[in-house]
Amino acid sequence: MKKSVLALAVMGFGAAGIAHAQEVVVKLGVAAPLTGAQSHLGKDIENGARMAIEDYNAKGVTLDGKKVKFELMPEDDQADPRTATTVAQRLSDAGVKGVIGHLNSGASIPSSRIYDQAGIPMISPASTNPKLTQQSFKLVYRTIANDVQQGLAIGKYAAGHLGKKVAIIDDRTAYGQGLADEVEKAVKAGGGTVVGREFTTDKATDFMAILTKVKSKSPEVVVYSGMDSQAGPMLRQIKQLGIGAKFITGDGGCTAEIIKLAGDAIGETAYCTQPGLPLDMMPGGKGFTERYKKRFNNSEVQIYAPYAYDAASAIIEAMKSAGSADPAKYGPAIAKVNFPGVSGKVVFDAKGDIKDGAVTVYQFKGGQWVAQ
Ligand code: ABU
Repeated sequence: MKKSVLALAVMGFGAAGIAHAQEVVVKLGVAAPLTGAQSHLGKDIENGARMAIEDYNAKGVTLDGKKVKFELMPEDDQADPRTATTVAQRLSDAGVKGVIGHLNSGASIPSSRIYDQAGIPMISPASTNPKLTQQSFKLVYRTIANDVQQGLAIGKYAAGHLGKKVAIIDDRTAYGQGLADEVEKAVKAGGGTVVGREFTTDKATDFMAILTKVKSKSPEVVVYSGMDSQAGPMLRQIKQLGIGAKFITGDGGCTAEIIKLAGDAIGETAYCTQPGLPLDMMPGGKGFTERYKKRFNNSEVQIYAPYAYDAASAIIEAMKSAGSADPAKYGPAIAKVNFPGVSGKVVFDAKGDIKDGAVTVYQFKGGQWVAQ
């Protein structure tokens, strides 16, 4: 009796050992600002990607006859283009098989060249500057609508609903300036007038000089094209200067964080847009929010976690259909993925943009952003 128990135990251990030995670790990079003023958004991306790989690990993925364990390698690009390229090189040298990132268009665009040269697919869940996918890099994708769509939505909504005299301020980043240019085109196409274009930086906190110039133009609408870390303090200074214009900003400012930063300077004259559906209207939104909160210490989804989840899923789905984690083999399969993601159906167009990307306009009401 004792002998057979021992024999079973040895067999059991042996089987587990073999299974373990056959498990292959596949590393995926995630690159975003994980420190600094945009770290809440970077962490949102890391968390979304982590949830996806944990789900696939739990379900079990076998590639080329071997069980795969996905591991995430997070890198902090500090929202800085130069640091981002260093991070891209580090991820490439570490042998990651795909990258979810970056957050900032100004980081994604220069980094995409490095991933392209290394033959590593990258899928951004947040970078909305159209140039990212216009470079003809075969392995560069994004799971979120771009700023041609978002700029049109902001400009059209501003000129059509908020007022014809529009002042535009941007932060001179690839995202901020690119979106502002699209907004300007759409305001003019919608019969509005751009009464002023001013700019700041993505590090600034004092906007009094440019807002004083804006005030002198008596705009009915102020558009800010940049991130919440500037948009929040800007709203306070708009109030301080008594500028009675409506305010609208893009996804970089369409967050819960801007509400904290602006304090009592945000009211029902504030609007914002997000490329995508409201979280509770996303096909996988409701279950996602609950699982996200449970997994990450009650944290709220910011904006990009569903798109990061879908980006990681697109990489893994492509690996599954190619039966390989080798970027040379699975890379071409990304172009053909077609699956129900959290944010919607994940299918890419010929450039690498998500097909049928929606844009939602929100108004600040009752202490939160409400979809219009
Ligand atoms: N889409 C807004 C924030 C990220 C970017 O730079 O595109």
